[in-house]
Amino acid sequence: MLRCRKNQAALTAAEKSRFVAAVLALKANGTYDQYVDDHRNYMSSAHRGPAFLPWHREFLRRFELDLQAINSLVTLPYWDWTVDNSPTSSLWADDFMGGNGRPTDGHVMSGPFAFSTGNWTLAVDGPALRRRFAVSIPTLPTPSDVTNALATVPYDLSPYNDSPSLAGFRNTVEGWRNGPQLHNRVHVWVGGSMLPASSPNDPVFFLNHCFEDKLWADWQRMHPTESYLPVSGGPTGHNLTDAMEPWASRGSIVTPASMLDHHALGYAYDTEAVCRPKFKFFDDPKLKFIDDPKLKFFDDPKLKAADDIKIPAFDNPLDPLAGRIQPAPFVLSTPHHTLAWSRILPGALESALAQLERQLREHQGQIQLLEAAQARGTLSDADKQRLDSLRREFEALLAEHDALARGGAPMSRA
Ligand code: CU1
Ligand code: CU1
Repeated sequence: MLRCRKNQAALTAAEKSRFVAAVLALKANGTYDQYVDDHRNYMSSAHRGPAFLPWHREFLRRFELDLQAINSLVTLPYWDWTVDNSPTSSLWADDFMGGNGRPTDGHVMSGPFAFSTGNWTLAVDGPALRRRFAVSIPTLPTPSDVTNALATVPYDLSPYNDSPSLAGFRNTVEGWRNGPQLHNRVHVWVGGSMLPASSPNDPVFFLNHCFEDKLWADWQRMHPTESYLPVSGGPTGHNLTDAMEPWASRGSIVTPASMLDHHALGYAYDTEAVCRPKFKFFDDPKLKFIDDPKLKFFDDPKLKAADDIKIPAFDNPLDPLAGRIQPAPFVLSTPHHTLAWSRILPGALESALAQLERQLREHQGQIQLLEAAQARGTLSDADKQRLDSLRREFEALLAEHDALARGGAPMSRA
């Protein structure tokens, strides 16, 4: 199942608090600091070469899966720093990343990652999270920086390093070309804890890299005939089928080749068609009849091709064609048609989402218990079947939740 990563500026308050809570939970159980260590200890596997993008794709995906094990509804948000480019952007509010560091020592004093909360003590280069917005460099990259990068081919060029004159896509996005630009410039602009190799200490690290990951996906779509380079002849760990560290040493073979298709890894970005709402909702006064018990839904084969679109219709006894189904002048589609009801009953969308979230939490809890039993080797055959069916139900509920959440925005009038 494909999950959609959203622009952080489009997150609801609930989505922000879910993300923050899951990050804090990973910090509390020690997992978060392993990401900081892996990033510090494998700098040359991950940077200044072609594997910059695939290495961080794997790093982020593992992080996202760990967050989802805490709360299945979380996906990684990305920060489009060409738009949200000010120290007062909502990104830096106290309900999300928290703000700039104080002038004296750069310590972040507010929000969930302030040292004073007791929840965010840095194990290395700490103990307090530090930021110094716009001190080392005054501005973030611009929309034309991104446009130019996306137009750049090929993927990379010999000698596959960090030379300021190397004009491939990877070196441009990483930011060494006439640098610091793009990715590097963002680290420098945030400053403080984002500068050293321990930069994942600042959770905004993941939002920055998620945007570079999106740019790579965008670039791949724009240049379908361009491929990852090099196949060979690059630094160790950076060739197409080289096993990347630290995962290789831990028995897991991850290569740049295995990172090329982000959909195969289980996610997409909110700007992709696959993540956009898949129905039209016509704002029609006749919708008030939608709770008529005689209402029926049927498939229109013409629309069926486009998507799972249903036409609501109802039997009208006053109609000359009484007894025959009359299509109503609107179409919609959503799992179980929950959205249709949500339009006429105030708060129904929120309560439908809340109900699904409750069910998802229950399923996740039961799945985790059964998985623990499986890990101990004490899972009965009946429980094994129960686990399989719980997982299937969980996927279906999650798909319904995500579709409903996507369709939550008002649609255009017919
Ligand atoms: Cu990195
Ligand atoms: Cu980075």
